[in-house]
Amino acid sequence: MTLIRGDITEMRVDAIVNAANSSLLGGGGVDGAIHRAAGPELLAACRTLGGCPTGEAKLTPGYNLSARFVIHTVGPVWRGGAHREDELLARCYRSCFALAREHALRSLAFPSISTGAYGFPIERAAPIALREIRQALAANAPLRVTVVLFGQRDLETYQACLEAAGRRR
Ligand code: AR6
Repeated sequence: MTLIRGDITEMRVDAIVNAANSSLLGGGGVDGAIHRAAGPELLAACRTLGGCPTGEAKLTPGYNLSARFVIHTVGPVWRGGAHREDELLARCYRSCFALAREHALRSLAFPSISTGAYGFPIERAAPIALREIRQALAANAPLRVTVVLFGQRDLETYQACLEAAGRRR
């Protein structure tokens, strides 16, 4: 797994993951950036999907993106931490990996799901994301996973978590 700072819309991978909302009809943040870069065909494809429940994921083509596909997942809105947020966030990653397996995808790029508009504290989200990615990689060796962090502080938070997990093992 690789952690980088950058713009996920520029990733040349089999699929980039979108942190969408349950309508799948676009929004701000990484969702807005992905729709702008992919072009209007992405919204047309999303309209046919009938939305997506929190924790689940759906796949579309990538259209004008360098990525072949977009996996749209819907993270939990942070409501204090006692509303199954951790479990639902973990389920997002698992749903994305299940789709990747189903479509035989070899390279994926994830943003930091739920830690923007949805308010999930990044210090709590990062260990969940990294644990799920590590488990998926252990089960699926040829897969390459990049986590693309938008800000330097976000990158440092993920790096610290990855190093801490390495020390514990
Ligand atoms: N590349 C990588 N990461 C990005 C990019 C980018 N181009 N742009 C933003 N981020 P958010 P959420 C980071 O708010 O919290 C949308 O309106 C951002 O800095 O995009 O899951 C949807 O439609 C943050 O660290 O997603 C939903 O309504 C991370 O991506 C809602 O926001 C996630 O922030 C979903 O909220």
